[in-house]
Amino acid sequence: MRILLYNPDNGVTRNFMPHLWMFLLQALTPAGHEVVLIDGNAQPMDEAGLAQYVREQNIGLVGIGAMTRMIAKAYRMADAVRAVGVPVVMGGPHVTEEFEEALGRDGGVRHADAVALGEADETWPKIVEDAARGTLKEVYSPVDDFGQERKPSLKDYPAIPWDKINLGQFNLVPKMFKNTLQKIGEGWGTFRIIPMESGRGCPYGCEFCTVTGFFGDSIRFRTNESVVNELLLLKARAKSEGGQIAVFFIDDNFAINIKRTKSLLRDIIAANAQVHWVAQISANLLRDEELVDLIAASGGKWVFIGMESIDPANLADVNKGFNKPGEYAAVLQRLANRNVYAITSFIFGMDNDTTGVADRTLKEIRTWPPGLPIFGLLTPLPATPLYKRLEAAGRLTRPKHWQKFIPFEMAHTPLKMSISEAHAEVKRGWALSYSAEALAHAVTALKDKPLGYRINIFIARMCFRGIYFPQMGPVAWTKLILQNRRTIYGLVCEGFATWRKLPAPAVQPAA
Ligand code: B12
Ligand code: SF4
Repeated sequence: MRILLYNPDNGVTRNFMPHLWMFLLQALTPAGHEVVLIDGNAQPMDEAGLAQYVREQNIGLVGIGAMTRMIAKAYRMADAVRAVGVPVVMGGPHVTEEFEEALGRDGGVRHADAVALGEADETWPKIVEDAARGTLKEVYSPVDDFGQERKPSLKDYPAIPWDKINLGQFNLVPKMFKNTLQKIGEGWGTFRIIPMESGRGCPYGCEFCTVTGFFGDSIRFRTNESVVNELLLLKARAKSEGGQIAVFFIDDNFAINIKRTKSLLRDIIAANAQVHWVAQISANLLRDEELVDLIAASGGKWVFIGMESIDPANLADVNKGFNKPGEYAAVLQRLANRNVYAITSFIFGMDNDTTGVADRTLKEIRTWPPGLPIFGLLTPLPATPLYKRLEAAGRLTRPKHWQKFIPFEMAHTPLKMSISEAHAEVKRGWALSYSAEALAHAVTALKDKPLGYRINIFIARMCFRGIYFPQMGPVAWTKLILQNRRTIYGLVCEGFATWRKLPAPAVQPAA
């Protein structure tokens, strides 16, 4: 049987990073079946295009995975596939919580023939065999012989054949620069960000987060050896292609067990398996100097920190009191001292937020080493404690917000500001952090750092800007480049000057 695994586009960014679930399920597919992957972020498709592909390619089963924000698109694509008579199985965090919606048991349209609840590592092979026999069931749950929920241990994690997988669609280097860049120094003909997990689960139970409910509070890890081998495979591939690969450790809290994280990082260093990597780590775990040393030595370049708010009352409200705003500056400085930078994530529209929250937050951020701040709105995702609290209090303004997804739009009213005020705060956060002035400031603030770090921060900021301000086409990018021309000119001149060993002109902040 030919199986298609499809991930809908997120409607915001393009081919940023492949989704791990597709590669993982492909690796877990029983022998004798062929699996093709389409990520809508890299290969945009509409309903008719997908239905045509499925017919022409003789696909016998389509698996669709999606987060809540993409589920409306996922359902439309699933409907189109089912309309040409091919069964659809859906999985992932949204349908796990709302499987009755996917199956049309809530009185709405049925979108999926089957749903895979929770982690599908062990149910996927059964789904494939049932589909091949024409005996697909409606619901697949990860349970043992006694009907008890069973979480995959990750001890016998499959080897994902990264050396053979076609990653052409995920190259972030524009085609026109590929050949030239391939020849430069360490080779930049290709640049890909690859998702890798070293463990699953987070016991912290932040109120807005689905992770503790979905993956459980039992933390499970792959063996160090399996992670190191995967890194070595990727590193070898990048070298053979004259390109670069960075890894995104998608673990929800990469240092949740500090002892184990240190042991993994030491093994990465010992095996010379370092590639540049990004990971999500909560601020409280970054107090450990030795951990931060090992992060830097093992290739860590960016750490994503869910700071959420600078207001302890807000943090307590969402069960994230373990975040201590008073130590944010020290944590970021500790990272910056090792040339590791932070993606700092903030949520506005929390119950203790009042107007001016963006300015108050930005004032704090400006005292920290430059990083990549991102701003979102408190969103009640299905089945989270937050959703249940707001629903019980009658505060949900759009209880099924995902059925008509609108980016950066609240689905409940905060207590101390209106919805439109919360929207304005998020807009202000993005506008002031990603203006040409802010980008120039980030570059000059790092004047003591090597040129490479400044270019890295600058490019990352240009890309991150696109999370809020749509910049998908060449016109939008040209406009952005023009707005930032002074900073770009300064960096280019400095690059040439360094190259020719001439004195460099100072980088002027943009007007
Ligand atoms: C990596 C990641 C991202 C990346 C995504 C890029 C990428 N290409 O992967 C980035 C950093 C960009 C990101 C951003 C966001 N993310 Co995110 N992210 C994750 C994270 C940490 C890992 C995803 C992952 O690969 N997991 C490992 C794989 C193996 O697990 P999985 O995807 O769940 O797949 C398993 C099962 O679900 C199932 N399965 C999944 N799909 C399918 C399909 C089929 C057919 C079948 C059979 C089974 C199946 O099988 C898999 C194996 O068991 C998860 C948390 C987590 N630990 O999963 C959050 C998570 C997915 N993100 C989440 C959210 C909310 C967001 C944001 C909206 C945050 C924000 N406020 O801005 C943005 C939106 C991004 C966008 N524009 O679309 C939520 C989604 C909850 C929900 N109900 O939708 C999660 C669960 C975290 C959370 N806080 O609750 N994210
Ligand atoms: S620390 Fe992160 S992953 Fe863990 S529950 Fe909180 S938000 Fe979710």
